[in-house]
Amino acid sequence: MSGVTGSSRRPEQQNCNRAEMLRRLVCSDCTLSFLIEAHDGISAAIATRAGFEGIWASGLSIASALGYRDANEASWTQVVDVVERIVDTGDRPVLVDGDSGFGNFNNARLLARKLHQRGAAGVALQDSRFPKMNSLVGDRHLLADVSEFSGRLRAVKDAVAEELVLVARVEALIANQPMEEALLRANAYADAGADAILIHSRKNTADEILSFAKKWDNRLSLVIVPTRYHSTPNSKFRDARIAAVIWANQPLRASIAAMRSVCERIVADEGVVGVEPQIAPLEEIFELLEYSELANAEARYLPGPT
Ligand code: SPV
Ligand code: MG
Repeated sequence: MSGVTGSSRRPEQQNCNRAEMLRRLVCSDCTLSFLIEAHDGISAAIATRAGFEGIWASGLSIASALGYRDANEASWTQVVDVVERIVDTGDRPVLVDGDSGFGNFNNARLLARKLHQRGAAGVALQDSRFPKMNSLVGDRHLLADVSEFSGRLRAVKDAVAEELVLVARVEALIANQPMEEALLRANAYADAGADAILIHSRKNTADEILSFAKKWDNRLSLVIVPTRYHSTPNSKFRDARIAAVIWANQPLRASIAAMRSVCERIVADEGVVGVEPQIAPLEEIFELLEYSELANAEARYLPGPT
């Protein structure tokens, strides 16, 4: 990993590069890119070590890790604080799930400015009404007015210009609206200055996403979140010239499964001997968070033992 963690990094000086790096991932219809979810510093470090080029600061995963529901229960400042840890520790461009912007145009542009200050590379804003409900939960998904949401996008663009990639997320298909409504909204958001469109679907197959992509005809790059239609081969996304796939929650779900199994085993055994071989050694934590960098810095900056 090229960077170092913690206070020795100054992300505000690297923001433009980060936005450029993210732009290359989500705004290119020539190569399919992959972003992975992170919800805290250590999940960002793991994603980076695994080789992902970009990180999705998932609203669902951040809220869940904090013990909140993905229904705007976590405040925007809580999200921004977690994003800072993801940025610092992950050392990859971070696209932040900004939900619907936590209010109107003013709240959205404030969020965007703060995310930029904390080193995020981009923000995705979805056209839901506040408070949102996670797109894969239930049937109550109310949409914002198209022109009001377009104003939110324009305000964000005016506030952060090219320094933060702006992804406009269309929730029309989640809200059971027809394809025409999804296309109308995507066109309006492209006109408002979005850099890419995230088209979301909760179907188990990619049919409606692929049909949208065909009709959209690549007016702007497309980003997708194949959580429900995860078995679709990537070749279909490449053929449809999708720019980026977001794997939005798999690391969080992996950690839940692992923690549950380990906790249950410890309760059953009344001890930890049985789980030791399955869990990460402490050395892995020290390595992920670069304790050796701190030891080197101590040698440089602290006086020797007296
Ligand atoms: C998230 O990861 O928070 C997302 C994707 O927005 S979804 O959970 O499908 O809404
Ligand atoms: Mg979300």
